[in-house]
Amino acid sequence: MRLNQLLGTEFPLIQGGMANIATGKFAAAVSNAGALGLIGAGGMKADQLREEIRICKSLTDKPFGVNIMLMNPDADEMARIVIDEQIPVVTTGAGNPGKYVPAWKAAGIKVIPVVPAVVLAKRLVAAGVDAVIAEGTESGGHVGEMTTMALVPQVADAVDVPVIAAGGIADGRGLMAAFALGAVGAQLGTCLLASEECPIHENYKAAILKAADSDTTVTGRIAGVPVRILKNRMARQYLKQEKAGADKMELEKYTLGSLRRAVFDGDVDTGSLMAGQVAGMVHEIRPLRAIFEDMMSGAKDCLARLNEEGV
Ligand code: TUI
Repeated sequence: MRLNQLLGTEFPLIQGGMANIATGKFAAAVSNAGALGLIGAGGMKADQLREEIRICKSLTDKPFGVNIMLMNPDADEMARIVIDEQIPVVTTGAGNPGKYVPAWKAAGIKVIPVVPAVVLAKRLVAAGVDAVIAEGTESGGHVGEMTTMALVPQVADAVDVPVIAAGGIADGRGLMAAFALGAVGAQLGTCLLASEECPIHENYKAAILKAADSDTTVTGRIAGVPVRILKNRMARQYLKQEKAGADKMELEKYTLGSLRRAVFDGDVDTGSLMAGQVAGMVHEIRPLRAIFEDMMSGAKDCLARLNEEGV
């Protein structure tokens, strides 16, 4: 099924969960611009999620969703809130949402988990999810091991529900590549950080624009919480301590609140500036609508070029 039909959107594009960044206002802006906006509940408490849902509903008549980050201590309560609030689409990240799927499906919610590997995709499809997001390690934030290039076709072969590609997609070429790999659409994060509507601190946006291809790294591999961020003082110190065998408590000194420091205070030295490997191809701040339109027309141009040139 085409992703637009499944989601009720104009474009086959969904926004990533982006904890602490994707507020109700931002999700509404994404939905109003033609993609599927999501409230990123990752850094929220349950009450905050209710409030952001209320704000989002007041700002858009278009469908929007909620992303539940399963490591959030309030995840159980949030799983009930999305049912109470009749949210049409729920995506999940950073864990296995299997225990919530029956109740969400019974409530008529479209359930679309992020999967980092085929095994979880198969298990969740058997549990009844509507689609899966195959997210490669090119992504910003919490990442798996597989690359988008290797993961998407293997998930597409393994399941009979629509697959959405994520990780490493920031223009029309990337979107067309995702289609070529068997996806029906793409989830976007990094390229939306550089939108006019994105509520992150301007220093964070400037750091994305300045980044080159190799300017991200992954912290927390040893602690079991791999998170891709832009290289900065915080990342360097973290990786040094990690290599030296620092324990979890010591490492948490660096990470505690570090995403909030980046997003709200614009602290680009000690904050976690979560970003994907495509940060190096994001060069200007634009309105969301322009980002989506250019991505769609870029994909069509890419297909025309491939048809002309042959393979
Ligand atoms: O969730 C994300 N990206 C995120 S969450 C986040 S908030 C955060 N902040 C600090 C530390 C950690 C997280 C920032 N970025 N992407 C989706 C994603 N899900 N990537 C990988 C996974 C994943 C990993 C393991 C999904 C399922 C999974 O399953 C393990 C299992 O239990 O089978």
